[in-house]
Amino acid sequence: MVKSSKIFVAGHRGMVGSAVCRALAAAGFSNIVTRGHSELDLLDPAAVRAFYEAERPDVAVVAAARVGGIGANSAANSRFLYENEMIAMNTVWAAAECGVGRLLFLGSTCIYPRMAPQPIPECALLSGPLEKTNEGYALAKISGLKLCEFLRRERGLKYHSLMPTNLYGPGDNYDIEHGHVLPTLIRKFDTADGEVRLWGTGSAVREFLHVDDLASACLFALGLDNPPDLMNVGSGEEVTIRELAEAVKSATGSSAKIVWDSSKPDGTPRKLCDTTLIRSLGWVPRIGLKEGLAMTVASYREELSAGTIRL
Ligand code: GFB
Repeated sequence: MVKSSKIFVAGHRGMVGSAVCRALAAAGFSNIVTRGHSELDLLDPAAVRAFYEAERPDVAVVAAARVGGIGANSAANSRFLYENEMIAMNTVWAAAECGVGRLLFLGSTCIYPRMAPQPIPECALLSGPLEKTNEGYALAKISGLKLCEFLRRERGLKYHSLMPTNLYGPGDNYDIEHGHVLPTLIRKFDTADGEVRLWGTGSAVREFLHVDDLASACLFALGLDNPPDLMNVGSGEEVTIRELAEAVKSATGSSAKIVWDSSKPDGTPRKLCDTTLIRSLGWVPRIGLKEGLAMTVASYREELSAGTIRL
């Protein structure tokens, strides 16, 4: 990938896509192509094919997806499966058919079995049953990364995938019912009236990676001449949800009492990914959770006052 490469970033308005665009611009890539929902429906195969035929990018980064936390996924596995499957098949297949030489496909570590060995190595893929709360999303992302792998093997296209752990940062979705845990906790503590009701038991363990670190991993992977088909991306820093809640309470300056609603699911007990592979090639994360949380509370408040927050 050279500075003049024409790079399509699918999902550029989302937390991941916008971070990738920021990182590309900062690295001097100025030929970036983007399309909003109203300009290009990624669920429509013909529209996606027409886009690639017209634009002929050199590189595509597939950061577009229907995403959400455990509440959103477990309530709509069918929609998460259908929409993410269509986005994956359309953006990857049409790219191959239209001569896009390189493509980076993004998913998440929920593609791995619920009880995968911890830390989870890439080879754990398809080695056991998936976590039920986000099975639809996981199946779609597995399909997408497999399509990339098959196209690389059959057509010599440099299509490869990154699977990040739980992400957070600027541009996240702060919807209380559908957001991921970290932004949801920020919102809950920031709007608390004495008490904050959190889901599950608080005993689940999650690893968190700031989205700007993921963006740096994307540029790192795109800079490799012969990237592995699949690489995990994580910070190696994990906390229980209970510990996260205390950290968010402190970062927001809240004095609210925490109440746990054990009628809500904990989801996967633990999801720490093994990042030996990407680190062995030279990538390292730079933003720790304490620093990242402070940055994210600040960006949350900026988005709130600017009216740009996604709720
Ligand atoms: O980020 P999250 O919603 O999803 O984290 P997953 C869920 C964990 O946080 C569970 C606890 O253990 C919840 O019980 N939790 C506590 C809460 N309070 C809350 C709350 O108010 N809101 C939320 N959302 N959680 C996601 C997948 O799994 O991981 C996605 O569903 C994606 O598809 C993402 O893969 C990376 O970490 O369980």
